[in-house]
Amino acid sequence: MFNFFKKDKPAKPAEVATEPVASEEAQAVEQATPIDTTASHHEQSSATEASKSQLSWTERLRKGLSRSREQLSKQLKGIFSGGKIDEDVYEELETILLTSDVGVNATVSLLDDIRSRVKRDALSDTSQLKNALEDALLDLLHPLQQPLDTSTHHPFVIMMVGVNGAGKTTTIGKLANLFQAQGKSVLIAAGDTFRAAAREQLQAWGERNQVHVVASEGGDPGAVIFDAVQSAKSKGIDIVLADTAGRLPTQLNLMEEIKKVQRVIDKALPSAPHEVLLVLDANTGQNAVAQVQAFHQALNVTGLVLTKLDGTAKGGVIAAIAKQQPIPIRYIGVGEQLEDLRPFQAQEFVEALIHD
Ligand SMILES: Nc1nc2c(ncn2[C@@H]2O[C@H](COP(=O)(O)OP(=O)(O)OP(=O)(O)O)[C@@H](O)[C@H]2O)c(=O)[nH]1
Ligand SMILES: [Mg+2]
Repeated sequence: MFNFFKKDKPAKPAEVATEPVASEEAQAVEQATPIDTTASHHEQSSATEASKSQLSWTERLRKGLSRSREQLSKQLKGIFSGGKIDEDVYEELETILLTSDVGVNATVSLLDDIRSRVKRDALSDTSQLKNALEDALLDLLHPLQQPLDTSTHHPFVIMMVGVNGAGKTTTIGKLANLFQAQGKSVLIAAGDTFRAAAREQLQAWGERNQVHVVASEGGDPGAVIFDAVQSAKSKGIDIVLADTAGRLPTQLNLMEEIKKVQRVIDKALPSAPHEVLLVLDANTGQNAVAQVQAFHQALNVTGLVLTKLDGTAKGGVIAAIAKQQPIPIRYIGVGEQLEDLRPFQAQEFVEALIHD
């Protein structure tokens, strides 16, 4: 298990909201008293994590999506078992998609697509509808498959954002692991300065995995990340992963604060952050779409990470995102272990979602 990121009870949004919004960027930069933690040992490295879990990615993905698949395919079996394609069948399909968190807009669009496939290919039996649904889903999701290319800038700065508990800090650990496996050097900025525990978790994890963590006791998140970017520039680091505190889009002062953090990063390195990654908990279902819209409006989100697809039957929300706010899904998370995060691939996702 990924225990380094287990934490004490997260700060409630309301508590966080009472913090005053920090003042000017310049002042913020001065406030930082960074503590650099470079790993000195690496017992219990990620190799141990890997040896615990021998499942291939495809197996992990299938296992992770099992509840969503059950939700969908069990019901679909009923209507794809043969018979005439009539209005009742479409109606049933509509209900199944809606109850699988696909959302109204995406459901309407998928049904339109399926109807035109039925017409075009002269399909007559419901057993032929499964392929039509699979192809329609694939067409909807494929545009979201745009892997993150970190080679465009050096250092490449990634800012993680999202609501409380979505999986930002955990995803940073997984991403650091993924990038290191690709031979890239990584530096983490502990930009969640609200909770001491958040910083300590990252520092402990950084030590174990030989990842440099820039942190500050208290202080301003923008200042910590500013310092981390400067440090990455001088050390020739490839990728900076900047953590931030969780916040709700309705907490306007905190949304202003994160916009300021973004501006401070741009001061450290013009054009940075190069990627604003919004982390979404798949369990939130349709609310994830609202989160994408709100964070995108504030920060111009460039990529999404959909976490906790394991343990939820709401994996269909990916279709709602594709229809309503089609921002690339860079990665998906299907568990708490380091290996449980991979780039999003539409084909394997659709197969794991609807193939028995
Ligand atoms: N099952 C499962 N759990 C996950 C996944 N990703 C994260 N978690 C768990 O979700 C919980 C919250 O994760 P964090 O990474 O701390 O979330 P956060 O967004 O950093 O939270 P705040 O900093 O409080 O806003 C932790 O217990 C993680 O282990 C996932 O893909 N699957
Ligand atoms: Mg966190």
